[in-house]
Amino acid sequence: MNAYRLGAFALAAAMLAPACAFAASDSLTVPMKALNDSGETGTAVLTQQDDGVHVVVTLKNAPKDTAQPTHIHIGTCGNINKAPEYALVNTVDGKGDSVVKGVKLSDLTSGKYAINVHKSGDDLGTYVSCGDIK
Ligand SMILES: [Cu+2]
Repeated sequence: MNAYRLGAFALAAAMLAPACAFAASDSLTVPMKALNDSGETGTAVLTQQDDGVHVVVTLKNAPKDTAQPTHIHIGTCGNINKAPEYALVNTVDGKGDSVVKGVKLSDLTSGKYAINVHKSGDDLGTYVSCGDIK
């Protein structure tokens, strides 16, 4: 490799580095912890999109064919505001895929919000899984 090629390679590497750093801060994986002996553990992956924040919830041990209401609430899992702040699609069979439109990921990562999954539409008062967004 001659000096010119080496220089071109170094320049290309330098140009790539900031793009990689930007991509990393554009996505966040929130661990979801089981509550009330549900066994429903997993993750919520939050990714910045042009139109909002894409949220993919994946939980183990979810009950079959049960729609579990899922929201972003203000507060932490240990001290949560009962009123949902942002609605997500129901988690069904441990999967939910939503876009919270008009929101920036950086607005959600201040430690002020948590993702909360309720047992069912008939039993909203029982929380089965929660993760702090931070
Ligand atoms: Cu909720």
